[in-house]
Amino acid sequence: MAKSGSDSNGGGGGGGGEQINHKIALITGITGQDGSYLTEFLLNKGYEVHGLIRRSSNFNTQRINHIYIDPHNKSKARMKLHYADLSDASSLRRWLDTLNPDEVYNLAAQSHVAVSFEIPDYTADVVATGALRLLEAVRSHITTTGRTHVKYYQAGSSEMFGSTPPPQSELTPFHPRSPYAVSKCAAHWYTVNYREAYGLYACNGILFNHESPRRGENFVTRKITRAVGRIKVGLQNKLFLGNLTASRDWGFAGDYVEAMWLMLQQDKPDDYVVATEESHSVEEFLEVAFGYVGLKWKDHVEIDPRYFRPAEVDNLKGDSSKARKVLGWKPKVGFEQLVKMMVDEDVELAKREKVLVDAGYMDAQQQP
Ligand code: NDP
Ligand code: GDR
Repeated sequence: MAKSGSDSNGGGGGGGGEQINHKIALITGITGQDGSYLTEFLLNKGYEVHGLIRRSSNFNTQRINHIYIDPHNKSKARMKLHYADLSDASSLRRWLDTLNPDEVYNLAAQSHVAVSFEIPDYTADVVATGALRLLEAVRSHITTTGRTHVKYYQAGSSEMFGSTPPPQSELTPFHPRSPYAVSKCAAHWYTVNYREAYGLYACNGILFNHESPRRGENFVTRKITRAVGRIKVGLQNKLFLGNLTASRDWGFAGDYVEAMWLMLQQDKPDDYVVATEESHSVEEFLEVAFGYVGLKWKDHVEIDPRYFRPAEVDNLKGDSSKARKVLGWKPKVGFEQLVKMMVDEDVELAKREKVLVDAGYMDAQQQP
């Protein structure tokens, strides 16, 4: 069982180097792309990190295995995992009361936009009502315990802007274009409402797309870089994609988790857009990714209409001047650097797959 949390507001603060503090963070979605980077970031700052994971028939902790230390090793294990689900309010409240976190990061979501058209009801339950369940659990935990310093971060999305033209800032009206985006709007407004109604320290990060070698393989950037690696080593030849004209403001996930943390270190809670302020089309991503390893994307890419969405978001480009001014945040990794980082890692991954295929341990069609 985890030890109880500190009630101090100390530690943290500033965007600079490593420091030791005794804060406790609770992260939903710890097994996702952002959860893994945020956990590394917070452990580095001296936090004790607790992650809520959902039950799965396969292990779902691949992205955090490298930082996992067996909890029996009490002096070393500072990341601990607990079963819960955003669809289960009782589990959320129980872990809040057991762990007494200082900061709660709500990153869990059915986060795939296209999939949200297939499972809209589930998406709304987890993304919208899940956020409400967690906010309510935090509110009632504070009321019962008097731990008024607890802070809450909500993972908002540029998808909320949808068809509203760029540049998009905190003042831009939302026009969501998918069940996912509508649900994120609800979560956004629940967060604002709990701040206004109950004085909760609750922030919305409105984050534009951010990617990394840990990005899920069915998001377009990783789908492309995985294919580049596999085509380069001869494991595949074709890549089937949908709309290539959509533009996104793509940053590096490792940079964006710092902005989440910075939002919770301010005197007052607020909402912030986090973006690189540069936008590139899917086609430009293809150019850089394939070009980097000496391939021509047009020789390999085919359009498959099954990847078109019932409603598309055409153009996202953030105005993150508020985050830059107030939080002192700015991205460190640029577009080309990000694409190359992802391609480099996926070429290495494909080489390892090739060894298994050549040795007869794996079929070229299979994914490890
Ligand atoms: P991922 O899809 O990589 O991770 C989602 C996480 O949520 C996983 O840990 C997943 O668990 C967990 N999860 C899903 N459903 C539930 C549930 N019912 N109960 C508990 N946990 C659940 O997303 P990212 O890391 O990319 O994104 C993090 C958050 O930020 C999400 O809320 C996303 O919508 C939002 N966001 C992401 C952006 C991006 O570009 N990456 C941009 C803007 C917002 P499991 O591992 O078991 O699947
Ligand atoms: P997005 O990311 O919808 O912006 O949501 P995704 O990578 O899925 O799509 C980006 C754009 O690429 C086009 N596209 C394809 N997309 C996918 N997934 N697969 C394809 O084959 C394909 N071909 C073209 C899409 O139509 C779209 O225009 C991501 C998620 O992380 C959300 O959770 C997050 O909130 C937003 O970013 C900001």
